[in-house]
Amino acid sequence: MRSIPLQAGILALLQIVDGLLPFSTTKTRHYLFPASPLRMGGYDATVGTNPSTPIQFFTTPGNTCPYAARTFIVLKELDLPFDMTEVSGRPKPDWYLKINPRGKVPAIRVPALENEVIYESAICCEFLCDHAPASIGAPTTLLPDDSVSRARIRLLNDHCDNVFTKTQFTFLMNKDEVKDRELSLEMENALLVYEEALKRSGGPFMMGKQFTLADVHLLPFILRLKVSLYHFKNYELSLEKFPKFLAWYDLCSQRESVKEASLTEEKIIEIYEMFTKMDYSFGGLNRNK
Ligand SMILES: N[C@@H](CCC(=O)N[C@@H](CS)C(=O)NCC(=O)O)C(=O)O
Repeated sequence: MRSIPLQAGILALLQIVDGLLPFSTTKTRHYLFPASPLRMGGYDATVGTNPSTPIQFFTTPGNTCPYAARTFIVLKELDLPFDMTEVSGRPKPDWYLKINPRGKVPAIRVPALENEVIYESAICCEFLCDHAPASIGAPTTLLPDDSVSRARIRLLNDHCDNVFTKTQFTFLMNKDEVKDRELSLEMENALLVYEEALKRSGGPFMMGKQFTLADVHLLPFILRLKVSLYHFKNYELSLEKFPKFLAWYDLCSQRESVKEASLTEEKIIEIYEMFTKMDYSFGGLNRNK
């Protein structure tokens, strides 16, 4: 079963209701995918698991975290049934620190594997790709078997986390207009690695014909980049410099998994408004390092 509009509707409704709640203490809510009204909210993830839940996915309220969005996209692409627990608060509450001592989302917990917990988005995504065929015979894979492809995917993803995202946030957060051009060029240089990867693979995806973890890893950040840099810096990636990359982004954005992991432009602006107003350096909001 792929996308289920009803689930998205229920999710949206619950988020609206949640937004109206007058308190901001730790919230834990559960959504079951595929949806089952009988099981929704049937247990408390702060104290334990439900053995009938195949995978528990921990994320931010509204699934706004771009790292968690990667894991969400993989769960959807592989058609894995899961439930979703939203964890709020900074630093994270004690019950969550027992699940992920780093206090970050995403994390996943697998009741059928003696409540094994996995965290760090890249490791969650790889685990799901390895685990899915064995557990429920997932129809597709996002992580090819051959060692060269796997190494290339990991190198692209390492570049995303250790080079690209930092340049994106440094440009977005810069308050000295004189430096904007230089910082945008640094970000573009980091992004050219992906334009090159698409040329090398022949596209339309990073690794060629197959949508893989290399695409998943980057997508949530490009969505946020496009909206936030246009809004705050009046900046757009140029078609001349990034023809393949922009075509890649348009194609990926049409996938149901990616649409479901997306945020509205208003939500993205609201989130980054908060960042731009504070003296923020990359990774600076993480209190549980
Ligand atoms: N390297 C981590 C980064 C995850 C991360 O930074 N998540 C943020 C939310 S977007 C978080 O949970 N921060 C902890 C906090 O805000 O207290 C990963 O890839 O999973």
